[in-house]
Amino acid sequence: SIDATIPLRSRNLWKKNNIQKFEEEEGFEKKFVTHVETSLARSMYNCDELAAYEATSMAVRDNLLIDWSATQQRITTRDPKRVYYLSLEFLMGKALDNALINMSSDKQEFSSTGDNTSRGYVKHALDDLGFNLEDVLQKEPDAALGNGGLGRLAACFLDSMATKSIPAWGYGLRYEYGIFAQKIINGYQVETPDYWLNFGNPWEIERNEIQVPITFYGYVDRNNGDTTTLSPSQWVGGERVLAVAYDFPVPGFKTTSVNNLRLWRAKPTTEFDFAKFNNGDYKNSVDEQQKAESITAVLYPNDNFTKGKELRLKQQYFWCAASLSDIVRRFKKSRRPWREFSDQVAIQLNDTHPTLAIVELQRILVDLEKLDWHEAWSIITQTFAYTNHTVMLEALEKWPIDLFGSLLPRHLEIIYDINWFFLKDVQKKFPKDVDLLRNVSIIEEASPERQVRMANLAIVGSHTVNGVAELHSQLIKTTIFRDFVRVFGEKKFTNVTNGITPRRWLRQANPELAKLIGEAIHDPEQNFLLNMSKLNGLTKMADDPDFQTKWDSVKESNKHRLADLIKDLNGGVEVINREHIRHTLFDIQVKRMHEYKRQQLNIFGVIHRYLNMKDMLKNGKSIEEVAKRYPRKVSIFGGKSAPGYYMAKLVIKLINSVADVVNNDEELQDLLKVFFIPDYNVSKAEIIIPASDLSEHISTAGTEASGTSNMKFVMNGGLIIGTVDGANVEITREIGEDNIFLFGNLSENVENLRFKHQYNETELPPSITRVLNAVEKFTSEYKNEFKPLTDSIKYHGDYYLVSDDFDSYIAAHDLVDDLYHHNKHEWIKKSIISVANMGFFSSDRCIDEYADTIWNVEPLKPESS
Ligand code: T68
Repeated sequence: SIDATIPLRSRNLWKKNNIQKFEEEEGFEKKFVTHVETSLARSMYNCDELAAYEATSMAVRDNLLIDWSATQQRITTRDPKRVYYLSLEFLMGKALDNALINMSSDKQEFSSTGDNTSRGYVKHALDDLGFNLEDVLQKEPDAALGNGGLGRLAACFLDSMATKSIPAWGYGLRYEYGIFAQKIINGYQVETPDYWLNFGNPWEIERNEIQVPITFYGYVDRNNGDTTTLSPSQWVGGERVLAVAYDFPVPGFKTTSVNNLRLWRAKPTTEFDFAKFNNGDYKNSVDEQQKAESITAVLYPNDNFTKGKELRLKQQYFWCAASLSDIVRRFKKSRRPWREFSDQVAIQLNDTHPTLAIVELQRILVDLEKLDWHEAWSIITQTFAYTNHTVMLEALEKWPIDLFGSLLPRHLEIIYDINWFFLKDVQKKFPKDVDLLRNVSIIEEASPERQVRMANLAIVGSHTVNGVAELHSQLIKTTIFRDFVRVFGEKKFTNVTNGITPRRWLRQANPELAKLIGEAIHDPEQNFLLNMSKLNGLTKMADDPDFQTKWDSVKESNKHRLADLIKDLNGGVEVINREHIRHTLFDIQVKRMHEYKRQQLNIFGVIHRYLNMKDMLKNGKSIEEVAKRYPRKVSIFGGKSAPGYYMAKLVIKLINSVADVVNNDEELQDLLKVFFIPDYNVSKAEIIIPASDLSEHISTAGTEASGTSNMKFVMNGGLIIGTVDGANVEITREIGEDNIFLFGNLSENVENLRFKHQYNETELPPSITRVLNAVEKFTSEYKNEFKPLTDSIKYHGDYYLVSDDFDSYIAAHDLVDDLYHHNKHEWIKKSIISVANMGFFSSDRCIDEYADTIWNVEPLKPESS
């Protein structure tokens, strides 16, 4: 036992001084004041909202760390198999509100605020101390260490793993700058840096005792050609930097399990270049060292796209090497033989970004631990599993050989050897199939340069490869990874449909709905948040007029919350007519800006609607008649474009230009409004999503691997319009096809349609031609500003099939209008039935599937729960 290492007298002293968690108001208040006075060196006379946020966070953190420590000690003592989730992105959002909701307390009675989580009494205490919790929460900057769905998925998984008491760690990078903040200036996206650590970060523990030296460049020493040793090759590094660990507690919901997220920061070593120093170049030798910090300076802002930049490869290796050294060190503490490694360790690769971990572990085992190559490789392939998030070719990572070999010379050799053994096996199984060999090879032999294909490496080094929704998992087997299915068989390729955490995306984002649901299904403690199949109980209320009214009132209140935000973002000027808000259709598309996600289709639909309304008026119809045909509607957009993505940026400008014209058209009398929400992020999503009546998930079929905001919207009582793509398919299966507005071509026809466009065999439908011709009316800057957008459809093959899906998109919207306008009861019924059937999309279900079918790990629950 670990106790035996400490003398009894000391042990007793530690135990006597065991710190206690606070469990109610008074205890919190004491901690709060202590932190204001001692940690912050302030007093009640100069405690502003920021200080209140910091003191609250530190008080809550104290509680979490007590549970964290107990959780980690339990794991060390019991030594179960652990999961390591490697992700370059963790899009965590704010921590305090979530911690207050998740933080367990033995005394969780209802406080006078009506809130049965710790959040209830903390709110009350802050009130008494002169602060408003909501305002205090606003002081926290988002931890925006991710681009979009992939990064947010990692954050949801951490929440579910902690909630399920799975012994799991996340490993990532502590970027100094997260995803840029988006400003809209004159309708254009402008990127500004997100220096989120400006006021320090109470949620991180800097672990200066954990510093891992990381090597780059250098050369391979061949041991003077002595091939009698098992590993004649050793990497002799050129440059060295240190990886410093920063730990973030990840609390589970209604449990004392607190997991760890470890993020690495790069810092210079204290060694410096004596050669330079001796040459009198002291300053340069220090400067060189300072460059180390640039490795973790900034998150790459591309979503579903990669470019082979050296700094990105450096980030990847730095992170993989530091994480593996940590994992291996922890494994070695248990003094087990290497062959037990995969009984103790499961490593999940979130996309190909961490694929170097495979190569690094092989290097550690062969070069440093002197294991036989094949023994080492069999450990690897029982340890790693890889999640793919896209079939789009421009997103598949490849590294030019020269760049790779100069930064990581020994790793390139190891990759060649992995490839050699792999291809030898393939050749044995499929003699003379040169095409197959070329396709599955980890090295692409194409001109102008050879490249390392990271997806191929990830597949070869993993025991399981999964897609993130059923359609996507099918598509990877039949398209990009088709040849690997021949080589490894079907069983290696599997599906785990994505999910979202209902704690953040229902309880935290939509407290009123969570409360209403809890009351309706006789679960006021909201245990359904841990077992979402309980939502089924809502089904029998779906027709109840009283319940429908309550349901709609929650929606209305959430719409006001969003209208407040929009007013705020619009410089205090109201955009949405409040008087009619209950019957104003909130139509929302928020996600990264990307051609494949087709925000252009949405805005073309808005233009179509606007033109129709204007035509009615021109043809002598009254505004009342227009209002009869078209329900009041506000079209809301939000999302960041990659800074270098010209077309996506142009769509942002078009949306804002259309908004300018439509919102200022007095003839329409507020029947149609358009708004682009700048700087879409996790905390804005928490306000936006609960307010939607309808949201748009309209990617070209076969392009969106899963989507996860679709799940968030439906779980919050919004209906969706969407293509037969990604998780829309399973959402339809779960909630029923009567409760979703599907449209558009199916993925199996996409190739054919693209082919036809290429050979000009398609004529655009008149509906879209009318819209495309009208687009320039919205130009505000210069003539032909939007021509690239319209030309891509008219003349450049319409790769995303906007024209092919346009009419069916409009027809689906006609159904939406009709139902919302003339049969609101039916609408609300669909909303309730949908929520009742969304249990499947809890990320708890995903984590169960990963744990059972991929990781083979079990929960390690705290004794008390
Ligand atoms: C998303 N991918 C998928 N990628 O697009 C989405 N890419 O369908 C899916 O639901 C989600 O992953 C979760 O599985 C991304 O978000 C990226 O952000 C990304 C980042 C770097 C490089 C490439």
